[in-house]
Amino acid sequence: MQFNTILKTLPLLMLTTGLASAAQAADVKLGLAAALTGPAAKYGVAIKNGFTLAADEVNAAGGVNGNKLQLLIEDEQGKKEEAINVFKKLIFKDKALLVFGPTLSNSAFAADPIANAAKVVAFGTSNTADGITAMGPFTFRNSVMEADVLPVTTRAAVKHFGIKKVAIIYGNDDAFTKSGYDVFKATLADQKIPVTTTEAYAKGDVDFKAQLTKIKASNPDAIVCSCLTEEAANIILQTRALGMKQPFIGGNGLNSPKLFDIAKGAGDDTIMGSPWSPENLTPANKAFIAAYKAKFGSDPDQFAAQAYDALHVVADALKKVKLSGAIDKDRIALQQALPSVTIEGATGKFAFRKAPPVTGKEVGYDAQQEAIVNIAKGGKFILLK
Ligand code: 1QQ
Repeated sequence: MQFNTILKTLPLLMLTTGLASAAQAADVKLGLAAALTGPAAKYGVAIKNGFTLAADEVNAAGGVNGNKLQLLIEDEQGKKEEAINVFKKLIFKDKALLVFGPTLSNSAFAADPIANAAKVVAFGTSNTADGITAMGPFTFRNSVMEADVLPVTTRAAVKHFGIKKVAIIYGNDDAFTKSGYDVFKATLADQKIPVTTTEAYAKGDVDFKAQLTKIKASNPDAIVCSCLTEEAANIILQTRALGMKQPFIGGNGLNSPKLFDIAKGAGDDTIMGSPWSPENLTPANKAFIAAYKAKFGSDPDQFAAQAYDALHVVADALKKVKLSGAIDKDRIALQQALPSVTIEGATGKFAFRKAPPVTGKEVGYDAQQEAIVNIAKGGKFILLK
């Protein structure tokens, strides 16, 4: 071939190879089912932001093996029925490779069986109830279960305030608040802290005076609250209105700025366990906090951090997967690549561990991560030292 001809065909060659690689680089569709409206939206919107930030970062760096990540985001409203609908849409209609979410454990117990039956990974970033990963080998979570968080939190709170006895209040019709209650009950027995009274409420309750009056009469040193953030905030406010000064102890459901939007300074001295703290100044967390602030103009919370980390965990797993384009095969390949992923994320060092065995069943994967104990001061959580 003459030099001249080469020169003439070069642009064409470049164009065709360019086109070829553009055709190979497909989008990887990742579903996200989050509570973007309703009482759990404060968690869900933070989760959506965490995912968006991480996906934008991965894509800006060229994607995974040349493929861009495309988030398909659906609002499950914090409701079981909607979580089921959204999971079905993402799995069967949109053909997502994996589904993140849903936001609440309560919804995960309804939706995850669909993902397990379809052999699609359901990856929870905020589900902390016991038994979530017993649903099947396709259920993964990077949220640290209450069973790991509450014993550490309770021990620290008892020491900090010199607590001798506590009262408990919890929601008895939500999987997370009920599971947190079971863990608190066992933990208090284990740590030999007597319970003066146990009071329950139902989803949607806004008036807790009847329960709080009984708690007041039982004269505890602190109040254990296995609650979602909005209920917890109202409970705290109403406790102070009754002239009670006891500190509160809770799980990671309390770790939302919404607690202080509602309870303001009345939330001070609340002790809460979580895998994430803004005061953890590792390079990964500092970079996450700065990028989040720059993108959204507000401070991130635990739920944004866990979502952000989850996307990076999946991106790392995807690096090891050779996508074939056959969705069923690729979904299973991703499930098989996930368990060995470890990262140093916004929430610190992260690894999976196989869920506790259940006779006759295959189980999924829990988070292997340390809990940090925080105390509320001046309308935000800081590390309890
Ligand atoms: C659960 C939780 C909530 C606090 C999620 C936001 O941990 O439902 O499991």
